[in-house]
Amino acid sequence: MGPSDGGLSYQGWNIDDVEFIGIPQPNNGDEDGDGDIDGADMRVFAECLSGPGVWPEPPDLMTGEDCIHAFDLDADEDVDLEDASLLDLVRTGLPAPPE
Ligand SMILES: [Ca+2]
Ligand SMILES: [Ca+2]
Ligand SMILES: [Ca+2]
Repeated sequence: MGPSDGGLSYQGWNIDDVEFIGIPQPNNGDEDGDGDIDGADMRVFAECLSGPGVWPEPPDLMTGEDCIHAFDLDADEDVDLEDASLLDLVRTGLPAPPE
């Protein structure tokens, strides 16, 4: 508890020093944010797919950052087959089938 920034004093708590901290949503493969991972998201994923350690360069209006934000599920700054299998896990809720 401390003095109010407005120079007024009240008994009790001053709530003028509150900070809001944004926590980014984890990358979850739902590129269009409609709450599912369906064909629309998978089409974008295919455009973002780059390869291990390769920054995505999608051809359309998206940027590599957009791809990373939506599809880098293992957070190693690429969109590769590891992310694809994690996406499959998220999408189906079941382990990916053996290859
Ligand atoms: Ca979606
Ligand atoms: Ca990777
Ligand atoms: Ca990745």
